[in-house]
Amino acid sequence: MKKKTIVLCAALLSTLLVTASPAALADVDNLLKDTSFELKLPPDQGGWILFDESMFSKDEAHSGSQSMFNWGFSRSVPYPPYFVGTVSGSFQEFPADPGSRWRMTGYGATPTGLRGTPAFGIVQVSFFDALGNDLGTVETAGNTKPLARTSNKVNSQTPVGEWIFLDTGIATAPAGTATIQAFTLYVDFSGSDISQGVYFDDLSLCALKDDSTCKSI
Ligand SMILES: [Ca+2]
Repeated sequence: MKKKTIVLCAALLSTLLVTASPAALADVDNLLKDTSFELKLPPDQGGWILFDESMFSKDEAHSGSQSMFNWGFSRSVPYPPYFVGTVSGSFQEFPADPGSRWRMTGYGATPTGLRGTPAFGIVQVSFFDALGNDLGTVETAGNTKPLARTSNKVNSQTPVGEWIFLDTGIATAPAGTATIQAFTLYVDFSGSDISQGVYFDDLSLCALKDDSTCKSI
């Protein structure tokens, strides 16, 4: 009996230690699944939904051995606007209430250097109503401003091979919000006539609490 008690205590202590570890605390408010793209979790299990030229990749990684690669081929054409653009990416969707505040972060890199402009990689949050209409954010909605809240960019000025911290800052859901979508995106309207893109890894989407903190960031 005594031995059994000791074993139980050891198991309990082990559980407490795991619960209190920094790693466990770090992920507590990150809603995204497969944040480091190591699991290749399918969409029906809450994983990333890929569109256009997007793929899990083992070529680059900020942590682990895999990342998300969004890429495209923007070609030049002999008529206005003289290019054909491309937008590729991945996203996950979650329920969201009007007035809720969000922040998305991650890391982006390009191993070869992006050519031309505009050609860039970002993370982005977008809010939608129950009918799927894109509402923008309280900070950005309006006729003269982009609908989405976007991060700083990986572009032709980004040092080759360096992982850049991407951050949307805080975005507030407007009236009527039902869902939020969190994206990795590669946008290329450069007409550079080459295949190029951006790798993403270690993403976080946090719903801010009253103290405006995100433990996952
Ligand atoms: Ca990874």
